[in-house]
Amino acid sequence: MISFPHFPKRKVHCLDGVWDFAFLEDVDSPASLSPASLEFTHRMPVPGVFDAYPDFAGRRGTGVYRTFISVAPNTKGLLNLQGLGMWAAVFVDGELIREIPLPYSGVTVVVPASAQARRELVIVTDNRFDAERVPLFETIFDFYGYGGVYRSVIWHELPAVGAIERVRISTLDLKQGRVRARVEYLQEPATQNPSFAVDGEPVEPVEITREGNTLTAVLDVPDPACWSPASPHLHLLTVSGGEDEIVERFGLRTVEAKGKRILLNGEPIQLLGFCRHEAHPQHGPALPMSQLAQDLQLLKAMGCNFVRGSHYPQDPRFLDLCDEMGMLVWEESLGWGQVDAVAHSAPRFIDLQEQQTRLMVRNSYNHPCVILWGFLNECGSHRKELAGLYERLIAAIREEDAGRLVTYASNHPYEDLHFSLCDVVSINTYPGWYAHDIDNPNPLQEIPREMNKLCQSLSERNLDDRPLIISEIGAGAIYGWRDPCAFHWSEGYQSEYLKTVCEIIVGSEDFAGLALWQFCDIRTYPGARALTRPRAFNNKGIVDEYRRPKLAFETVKDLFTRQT
Ligand code: ADA
Repeated sequence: MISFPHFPKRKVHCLDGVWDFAFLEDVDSPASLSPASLEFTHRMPVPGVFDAYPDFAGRRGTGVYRTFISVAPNTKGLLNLQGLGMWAAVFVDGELIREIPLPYSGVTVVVPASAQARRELVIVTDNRFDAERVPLFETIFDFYGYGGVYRSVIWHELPAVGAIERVRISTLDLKQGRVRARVEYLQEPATQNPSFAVDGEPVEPVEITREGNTLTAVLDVPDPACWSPASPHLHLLTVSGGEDEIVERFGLRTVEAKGKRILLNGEPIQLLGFCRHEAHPQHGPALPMSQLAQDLQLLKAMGCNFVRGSHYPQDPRFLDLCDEMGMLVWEESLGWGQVDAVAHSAPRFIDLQEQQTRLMVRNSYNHPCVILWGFLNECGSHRKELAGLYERLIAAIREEDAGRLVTYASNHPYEDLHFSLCDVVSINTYPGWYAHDIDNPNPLQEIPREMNKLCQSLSERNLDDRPLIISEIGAGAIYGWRDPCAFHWSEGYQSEYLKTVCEIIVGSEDFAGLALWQFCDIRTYPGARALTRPRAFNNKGIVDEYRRPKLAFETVKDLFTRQT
């Protein structure tokens, strides 16, 4: 399915379908493979991850996908790869066009024209851990690293001149419905005079400026209506000129931090929801549209207004749905507890962090649902030597987008060094699960104690001048394990745990938001790392991996719906 933006004047080929497939073990350098020498023995769906399918379940190696496409000869192409993993390389007509060491990132690649109408597209993917090849994904991550084409692949036939890369739309004045539209051309200076229309009605810009390949127009939306979770009104902007046209969807809304509150369209809102992985045992991270919609319906049914997209850039179709269904989103770039890679100032790691973070902001800029940008989940924010990376990523985000709040999830709340750089302080904490005192027979007592201690510590460090989000908190429960003692791993313990958390946080002025860990159970570590993860799953979902609700579902629903 093609998510926004749309390009009505271009021939656009959605290549989702079933492709030829080959699996190879022990390839030294997958980027040096010659696609012509391969024997394609299988057929595989795209999007899809080969290691979630029966023939290759749990295997690690190189998965090669091939398809053919008919395009107009002598036409440049633009490939839009919306998410791959863990590493990938793109070959067109046998030539290596681009390596992609950015798992989950939406990447576009310009493809040189050819006299041939029939083009061969090969995507080599690899799911082996390799600090050189794919430093952004490590064995320590508490979610399974899959191999394959996670999301849609789309080929655009580009116009000879005036190809538009994107338009970034931001709200300048909510009441008046005034927006700024920054039109970015792909390869040439912005000398064009495009025309603008909103919701099909032609609009004359109030102002136009040009700089390099960018044209910026200020526009007044006719019949403006604000976007909010209660009323997710969306507008369509069309920019057309010469041979190209872009149609982008946007919402009129503002978000800001004022004291301890987050204000949406000028009104305080408490964010209540879950951290969510894009995960399913049979699809890995390549979720079908029906699953995305079902997940959102379940979240809505619990009264959530908020999802933390942990821990990577989100599927654009999911963000389209969040726009339509009024779900607020924290989107973050890929990172999980990597302290060493950063501490050793691995330059490639740092460059890739910045690249993927910038790409995320550019790709999701026009989704009104996204209100928070995050990065580097639990990545040693208490370590002095990492300061440079935190500063660099925050600066990169603010340079790309000054209109949203910036945060990161810290698991070192008492020693964190970079909270003051962010608009929002976000803390991951598991009192009463990963207990301070493992002999305490009433571990739930630790929850109120820890919440008080956190608030006090932030206030002593003058960090209570900004919003605080509890960005993770939760307990594991094995679906169906109901037991009168309601100890750890039972549905009963999880339900009491989340009740205790919600009773403290929901409606409290001290907390601007809560993202419970987590929406659904997810596959995690292979091997002995899974010893604290029964079934090799992270079982803290409020629904299991097949979305069957646990006892806590009704508990949280009851507490959230009183509020939202
Ligand atoms: C961390 C991490 C999550 C998950 C969680 C847990 O806070 O950010 O991804 O691993 O712990 O379940 O322990």
